[in-house]
Amino acid sequence: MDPLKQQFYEKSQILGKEVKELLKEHGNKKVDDVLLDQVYGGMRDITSMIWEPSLLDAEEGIRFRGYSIPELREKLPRAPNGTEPLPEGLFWLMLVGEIPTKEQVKWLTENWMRRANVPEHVFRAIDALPADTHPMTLLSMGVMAMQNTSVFAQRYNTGMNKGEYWDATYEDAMNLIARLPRIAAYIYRRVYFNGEQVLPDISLDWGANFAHMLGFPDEGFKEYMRLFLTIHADHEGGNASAHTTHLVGSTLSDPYLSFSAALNALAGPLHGLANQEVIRWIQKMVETLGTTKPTREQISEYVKSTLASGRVIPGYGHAVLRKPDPRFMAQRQFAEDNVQDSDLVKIVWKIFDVVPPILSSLGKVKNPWPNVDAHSGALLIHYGMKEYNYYTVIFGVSRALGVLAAQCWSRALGLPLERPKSVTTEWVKEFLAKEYNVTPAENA
Ligand code: HAX
Repeated sequence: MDPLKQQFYEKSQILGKEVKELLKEHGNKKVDDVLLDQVYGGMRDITSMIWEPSLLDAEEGIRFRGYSIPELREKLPRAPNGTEPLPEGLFWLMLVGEIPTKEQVKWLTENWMRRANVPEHVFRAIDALPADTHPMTLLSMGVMAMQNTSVFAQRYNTGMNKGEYWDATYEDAMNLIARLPRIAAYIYRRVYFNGEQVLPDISLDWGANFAHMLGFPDEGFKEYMRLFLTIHADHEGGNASAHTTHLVGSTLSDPYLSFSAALNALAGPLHGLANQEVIRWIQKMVETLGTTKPTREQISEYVKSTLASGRVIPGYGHAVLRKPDPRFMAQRQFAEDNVQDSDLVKIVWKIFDVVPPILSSLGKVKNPWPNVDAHSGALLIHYGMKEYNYYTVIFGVSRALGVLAAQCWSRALGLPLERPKSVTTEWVKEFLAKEYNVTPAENA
């Protein structure tokens, strides 16, 4: 058994026993109350799911196995002469709960490199789609096209014992993560560079090799890619892409099917697609105002006109966070340290000054602060990646790390089919009449 798998197996045996005991003793204890507002309101804040790799606090932001983003930037192993964490290290941490050594990360980089071969038919499946297909659709299709190689599906078909689900899931997760940058880079080069591909460089780490295959040999871009791939990896289990992975996976769909579904959730503008929407919106603003150096007053007017036209300000707001997103702040810090004289980065910072008071003044927006997607596009453009329709694909590559680590845990803990209860509005009315003796006014 490989060293990461061995560690995961040992940890999951221990936690599995603990959970069994915990549920035997305390399974009937109440952890939450649910309001009608939450039933209609997208299930916000209802504690109803287990997700081991990370936990989100509304004020503090994400913690991966207890470590905040600033702590991870300090503690996770880096590339030689690098300043940002290697995403391989974060995957190790999310899977087994321990910060890996440099040697362990090196082992993981090499292991993924060995698993990175993408079957030829996957490229042909991508090629078969029209040139104007959105890159996220191509990525989702590319992942689906690999499903015929699923170790989980093959072993299930030959009568796999339940006790081995975690093992087959681990193999699929490792293979899928290893292959994903190659598929994502293939899509970028096919859509924007007439299919002129850059072949992998096996001497590079996972993030740097992705940057290389995209066609960006610049060291600065590689460092940003490592940071990007680390901070977008996970945001606890309730966000749409993570929850989709969990829901689809709970039917024992294999990691290819579950992760492809997750990508379809990530491709929505209220979720991951917001990173492309931010740049699209800023470019429109620059065009409308006729300047690449707008004043705060000009930005303010533009923000108000966007709101007046019934649209959201992309990159702002969050379903859980109530403070500026530490993933935004990490990218801002990176830009302060590495980027001089980018008009676009300066606009992003001015928007940060201007938007929160305007959103707060609406009186309904629960979080007026920037989220992860408010900054990434400006940095990608700084390094030369202008094709904003592609940005969510990079988010997708990163998201695989968290959601697939979580799927290994779901299988190891034997988490069951997910099946929450839904009701009709008629049911709600009857419930209110019976339990609270009230009759909601019709057409009030
Ligand atoms: N601009 C304008 N209005 C906003 C807003 C924004 N950025 N954020 C929230 N609101 C509005 C909502 O649309 C809602 O209005 P209605 O009552 O008229 O429907 C109201 O404020 C209350 O919403 P909320 O409770 O504060 O926020 P939600 O939990 O419902 O939604 C969203 C959270 C992220 C979807 C929301 O803030 C939004 O649409 N933001 C812009 C899109 C975006 O940046 N998405 C990326 C989020 C992070 C992420 O997943 N990244 O991948």
